[in-house]
Amino acid sequence: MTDSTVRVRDLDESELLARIFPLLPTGDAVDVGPGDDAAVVRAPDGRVVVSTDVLVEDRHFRRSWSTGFDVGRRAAAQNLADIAAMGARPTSLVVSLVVPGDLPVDWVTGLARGLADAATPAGATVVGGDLSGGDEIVVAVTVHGDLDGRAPVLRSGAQPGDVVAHAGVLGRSAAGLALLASGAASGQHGAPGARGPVAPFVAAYLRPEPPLPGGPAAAAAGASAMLDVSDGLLRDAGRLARASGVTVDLTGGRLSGDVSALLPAAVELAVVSEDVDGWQQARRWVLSGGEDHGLLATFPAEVADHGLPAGFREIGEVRTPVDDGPQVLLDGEEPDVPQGWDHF
Ligand code: TPP
Repeated sequence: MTDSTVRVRDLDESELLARIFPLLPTGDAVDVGPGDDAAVVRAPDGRVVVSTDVLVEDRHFRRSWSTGFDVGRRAAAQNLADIAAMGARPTSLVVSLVVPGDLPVDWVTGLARGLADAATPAGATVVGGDLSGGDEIVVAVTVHGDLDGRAPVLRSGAQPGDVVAHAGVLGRSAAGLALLASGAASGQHGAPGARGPVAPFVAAYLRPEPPLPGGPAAAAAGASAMLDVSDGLLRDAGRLARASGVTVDLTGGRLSGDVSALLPAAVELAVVSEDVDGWQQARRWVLSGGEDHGLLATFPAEVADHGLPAGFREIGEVRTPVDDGPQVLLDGEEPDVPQGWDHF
């Protein structure tokens, strides 16, 4: 029997783990890896940055759209992005998995390969986790990172006069999700299987690529605040503004290239839904689409004058807040589009 015909319920836990462990990345920073009651990892900096994020079937992914590899890659990538957003370097992941018994074992080993595919280039290992049965797939990841002696970059440090900058892509994942959900990308399964003009957008949704080296680079350059854009540019810029007690004013003209890049996706969406105004749709994806996991950071003007770190480009500026005024502006005005993703 191959792993696509063997189901999770055909194996006991140790047999399933024996198929997963060899696929996971290992490394020097681990004294005790997976297999014992707990892992022992080194913390060269003496402090550990830690974060956790969960992926729930039909909330964050659909089995009909994504392979196990896609989900593993995405679960690792979005956790690694949280570490980068603190200005840190990811070191290790702990992965807990809830899977239905009738899931092919192939799906689970695909997930392990996807975790490794995202974690290995980032220099991170997988040091343990947990397995349980359940009605739907849940992937819960805890990630650790190292600051390499630098101060963490918080959301709360932005000052009026700072430059607002972004690294990574904007709106591509939301465009891919809309194409899959509308049927414009129907029949597409898994990032490598994506075909035609929708392919790059579907791939961006299934396998986000956060600009991880940008996190430590921004910290080293003197970023005053940073977060990763998971729920949409406007919503996450609002979080940074609120935490810092400032107003973030985004410059529409600096985002027009991002909007143009999404026009092919808007055209494909228009084929299946009548009401789509291409530019407006693409603009909404850029401003409100989540899950690209790019880095939104602020830099003191004197830092920006010497050149932003690689991958970052200016998209706005930080202003003194006006009493009771909005925390996020677009060209000095209250934005005219929804803020972004809300979980509930
Ligand atoms: N429907 C499906 C099937 N997949 C999706 N990814 C979405 C809808 C859209 N979506 C789900 S969660 C989310 C978005 C845009 C926001 C990101 O949330 P999360 O991954 O929990 O990031 P956090 O805010 O916790 O960093």
